Amino acid sequence: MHKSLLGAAVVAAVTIAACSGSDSASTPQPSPATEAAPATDVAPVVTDAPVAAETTVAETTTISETTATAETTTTIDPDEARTIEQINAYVDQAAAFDQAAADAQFPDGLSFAAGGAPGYSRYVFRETSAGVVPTLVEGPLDATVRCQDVALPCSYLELKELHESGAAIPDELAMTADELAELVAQLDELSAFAVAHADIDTACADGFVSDRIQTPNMGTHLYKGSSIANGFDPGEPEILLYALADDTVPTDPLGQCVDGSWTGEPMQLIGTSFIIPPQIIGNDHPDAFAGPLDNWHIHYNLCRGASEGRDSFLPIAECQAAGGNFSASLGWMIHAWVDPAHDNDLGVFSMWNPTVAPISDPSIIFESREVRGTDFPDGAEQSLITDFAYSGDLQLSVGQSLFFNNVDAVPHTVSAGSFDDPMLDEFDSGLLEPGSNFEVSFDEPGVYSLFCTLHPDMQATVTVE
Ligand SMILES: [Cu+2]
Repeated sequence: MHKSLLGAAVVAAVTIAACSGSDSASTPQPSPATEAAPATDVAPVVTDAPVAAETTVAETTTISETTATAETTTTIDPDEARTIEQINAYVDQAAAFDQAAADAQFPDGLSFAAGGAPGYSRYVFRETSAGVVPTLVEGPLDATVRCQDVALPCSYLELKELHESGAAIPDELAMTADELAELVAQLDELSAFAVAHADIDTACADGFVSDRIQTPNMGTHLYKGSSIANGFDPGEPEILLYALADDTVPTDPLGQCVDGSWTGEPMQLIGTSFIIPPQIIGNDHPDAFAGPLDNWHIHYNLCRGASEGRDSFLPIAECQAAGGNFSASLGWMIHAWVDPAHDNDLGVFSMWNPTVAPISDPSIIFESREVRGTDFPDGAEQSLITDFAYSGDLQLSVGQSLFFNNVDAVPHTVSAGSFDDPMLDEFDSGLLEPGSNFEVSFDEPGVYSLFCTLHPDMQATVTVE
């Protein structure tokens, strides 16, 4: 029973239980709900059995009992009818999902379980000696456009070129030409500020302060306290990002600014970052850069600079004992990779930059950032559902578990078949709200199709050998 341990959100837990029946429903076997109405061949047209959002297992059973006595003469294929009703119910549930309520500082009703992937997940949780704690929430409030696809023109220079060419904006970017023009103007202003601080001594002289921590694929943050009070201004970012000039990952704390000069190993500018604390913005998501690409995040339970000069996630007492700086919560933050020498294929607002040490193939960063609990079964696979797609290889051995973790900002389902040929009796996650997990495994080799009942374009196949 790994689902409850791994499920990062349980806003949907009851719904999942009701819709998927139990763990056994996650293998392609008849679900318990189906078994409750065992006479499948006389199963009724379930015209009145939408599974409401607050449906419980008990109510599902009641519905099954009720429908078992319904009319038995029908010309509609009962399997098909039940499937259509179920899909309609998911659409209703998804429409009722209150994203704003789920997002204000930290959502009510989440049960904490390790999982997610910083940079890709709405909610990320990690294990500490004191239990599992939330460590990251990502925005924006509306549909997420993370634009972390190397094939899309999402880097600073690509966006700039797209704007200047006047070419059609890819649908995936979900922005108008006016929004793109405004965004590029903001990024140009920001880039000019960054490039003017290419020499880290300039930043030191300008009042920036080093936190001495260089994070892999992210760099080190130099903060300017006086800019934090100003709120959002693309001409005056609160943070400049640097990394060791030799493209290595440091093993000790970095140098610092002393009397307006850098004391430490040579550094190179790599980008910028912003922070808007709650005192400035309250609990709202920032609406800062034009268009929908700026994906802000908040860190929780962060221990900065302990022992090895790295970020970690420790209970406050352990953090302080290790010489770290504990933050229960930081403000909304975002990176903006506007240094032309470190243009980011994963997008101008990506959490990670593959051109920053350790210099990486963009395609491997996703997996390297996955967070898994110690309860994650040995040998199990994970597929993050992100940007309206089921990611990963989706290749399994017979009996191997695959966990789908919804890290999008909206509910999805993992349902057998396709929109034109649904087979929800085989397996079906029910409504999978942001942060929730669903486990499947297969008893027979084969190629299994699955889709999202809410977004018919979301399709994938699992190959079982
Ligand atoms: Cu979906």
